[in-house]
Amino acid sequence: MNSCIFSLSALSASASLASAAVVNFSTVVGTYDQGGNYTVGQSINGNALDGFGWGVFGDQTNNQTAVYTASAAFNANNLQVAIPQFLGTNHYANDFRVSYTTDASPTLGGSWTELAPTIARAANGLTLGALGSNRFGPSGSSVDGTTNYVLMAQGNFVGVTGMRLELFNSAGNLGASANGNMVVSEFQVTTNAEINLALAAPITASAATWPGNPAVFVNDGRSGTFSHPGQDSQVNFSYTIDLQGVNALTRLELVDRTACCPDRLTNYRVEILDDMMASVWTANLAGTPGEGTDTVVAGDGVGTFAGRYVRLTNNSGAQYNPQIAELRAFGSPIPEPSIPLLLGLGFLGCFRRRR
Ligand SMILES: [Ca+2]
Ligand SMILES: [Ca+2]
Ligand SMILES: [Ca+2]
Repeated sequence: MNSCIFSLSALSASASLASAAVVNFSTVVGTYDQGGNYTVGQSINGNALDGFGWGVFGDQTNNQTAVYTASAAFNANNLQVAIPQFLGTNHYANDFRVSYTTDASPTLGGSWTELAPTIARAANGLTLGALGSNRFGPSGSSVDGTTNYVLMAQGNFVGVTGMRLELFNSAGNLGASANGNMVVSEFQVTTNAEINLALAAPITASAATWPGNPAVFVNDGRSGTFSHPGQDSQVNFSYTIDLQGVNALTRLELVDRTACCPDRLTNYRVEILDDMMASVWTANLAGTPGEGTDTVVAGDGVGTFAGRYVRLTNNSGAQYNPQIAELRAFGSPIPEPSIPLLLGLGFLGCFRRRR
């Protein structure tokens, strides 16, 4: 598809939408409910961290489906589905697929279009691989028995009324836990500018992190998990997140560890790097004292606030720095450019960087 045409149609679609960036669901129905604290309704209670969710124990050897009905129909040109599975002990899905509908009333037997994501990720050490027919499954092992599946798709999504999550038993069980169970902590759909582009993206650290606090905890979607380097002076220790595409960024959010030592997220440098890993934007920041979230925007630094990689570096050399619970990046993918579109939108500098 011509990327220029794609982008213009997406822009015209976005102009007409009045949808929430975070999609709220009014109801969900599933083909099976474990019961207790593990009903399908627990996957839209707004809490991914309460230890509950949609469990399938008792019928975990058969395919299952859940249909989520949006509180209001929504439009999007970028769409993210995140499926945190934070219960622990490998309670995550072996094989799943996400679809969407524009039916007036979403039902199990309705008309569904399979989501065909361009990016598929799994947090905390797993890799999410394509299984064909828009199905995905994990490989590898989780650092702590949890994960967060993230699918990102671009398109012209208009009048979406519901989402469908299908679970398949191709491995004999729906889930990877010892008894074959799985628990969906939350089913989260986000559109356009409120998509956290960094969620579950590949991340590297420039040197060893503190044992038990791996780099992958920086963008797993849990504010309760964090990472920091060892106790020796760590001048220029850095974390680098690969957004897996070039994005025009609007803001970054750096979240402190809770209940300990927020001073460890001070005196840091944030950089945006292009797809050749050349730095294109830099900010040397003091950070805000005390616990909370530092929001970083283009005006806080120098350069072009667009690129593929986000890097956080220890500027002070203080031990345990930088310590961070979550690094989030918000913005929009930059489609492969064409010259007329770039000139029209004033992105010529971006085009030059991308050759
Ligand atoms: Ca929940
Ligand atoms: Ca975390
Ligand atoms: Ca702080």
